[in-house]
Amino acid sequence: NILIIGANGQIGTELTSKLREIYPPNQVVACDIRRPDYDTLNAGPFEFVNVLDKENVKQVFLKYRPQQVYLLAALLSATGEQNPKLAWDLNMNGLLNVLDFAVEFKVAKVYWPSSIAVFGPNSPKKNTPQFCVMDPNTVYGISKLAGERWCQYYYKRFDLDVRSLRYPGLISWKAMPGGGTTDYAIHIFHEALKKQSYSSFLAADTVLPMMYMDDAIRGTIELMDADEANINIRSSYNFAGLSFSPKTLAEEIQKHIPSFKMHYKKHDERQEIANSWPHNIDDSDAKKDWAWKPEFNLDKLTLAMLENLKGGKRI
Ligand code: VAH
Repeated sequence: NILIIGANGQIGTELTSKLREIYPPNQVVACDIRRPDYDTLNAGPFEFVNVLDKENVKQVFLKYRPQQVYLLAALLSATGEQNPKLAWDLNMNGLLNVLDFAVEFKVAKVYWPSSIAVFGPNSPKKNTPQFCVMDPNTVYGISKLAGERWCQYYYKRFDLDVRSLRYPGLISWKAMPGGGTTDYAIHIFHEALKKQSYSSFLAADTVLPMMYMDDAIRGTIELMDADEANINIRSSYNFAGLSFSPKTLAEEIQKHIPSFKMHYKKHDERQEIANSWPHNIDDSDAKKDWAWKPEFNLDKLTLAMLENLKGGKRI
């Protein structure tokens, strides 16, 4: 069996569907504190799981004896700043609970997402290397950096096969994101189609690393399928798709919706978070170790978002 904890979130929704295409759906167990309200997730087992409730997590491990566990339950960067202690508790103790049960129940592989938020104001902004100064100044980034060290530690100390990627901002249309700094790049598509205008909470020239969700899900599964001998990084891999600013994205959308107007808010706390993050990422280790290659450039991503949202499709 495969457990996906946080199956109802932005990543979990799509990862669960994809894994249910690859594996028998009844072996892919969606776990969340909220029951999913769309069909695909109901096409397989669902369990209420609060990752902070150890007894609850243990019962699910006992019931399913998973070979693989994906832990996706977390608070993102912007929400984390509104509730730093909860963000730390959920992001850190949630991970430790899962790592401990993974060791106890001899889970073959664990996946845990990190983020480009592990970098901070003193990390190089351009082509940010795998190893460099890391001084995150959001509680989200601090929890991801600490989490990476725990993953490496459990690998070394308990021989637990933990794998991880430092996701950039993920752009998707199937489920809404929740409380991230990169969320503007999703909201913009919804508003462009609805109102032909969008008011961005990030400034026009804020370049951030981004990726289309299909690439992220494919990369995640490729990493999990890679030969163990090729995985040389046990903290978390730099993982890159493309980079763009709100202005560039708006111009790309205008090619399809010429009447689209972009406005910029004067002040938003998320700007400071974005300013502390890299512009683009050097992911040569992912390319070298398990042949990572993104497929979606800005042109393809924009078209995919507009077409899918226009069709009003949901999974
Ligand atoms: C956030 N989307 O904005 C997340 C992400 C690259 C940052 O981890 O918080």
